[in-house]
Amino acid sequence: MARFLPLRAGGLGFQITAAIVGGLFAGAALGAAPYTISQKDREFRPREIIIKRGETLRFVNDDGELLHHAYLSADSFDFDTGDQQPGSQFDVVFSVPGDYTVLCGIHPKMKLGVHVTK
Ligand SMILES: [Cu+2]
Repeated sequence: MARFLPLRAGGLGFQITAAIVGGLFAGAALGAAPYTISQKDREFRPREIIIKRGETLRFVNDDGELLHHAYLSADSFDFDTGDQQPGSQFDVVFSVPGDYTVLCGIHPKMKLGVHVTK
């Protein structure tokens, strides 16, 4: 049993180190790590999210064959991912505080509430 302990500890240490290094790299380059918004079965998942100003949402098309097209059109902030192929992703930095509803240009019932705090 004792022989396994150093191996397990070493493995865990590597994972922690990798997470820290990855976090630092992302922090230096892009700000905080993005929150993933999955688009699957004609829904955004999650349907609501609270983030801080300057944080990033990563829109991922997790549907096997469907296109998605997330967009937001508000007075203070807007974006448009364009048509997203299955498997593709698109990052959006929310730089303006507010309450927003993101829609899909292809599936009118898809809605995502984004609440951006200061
Ligand atoms: Cu869609």
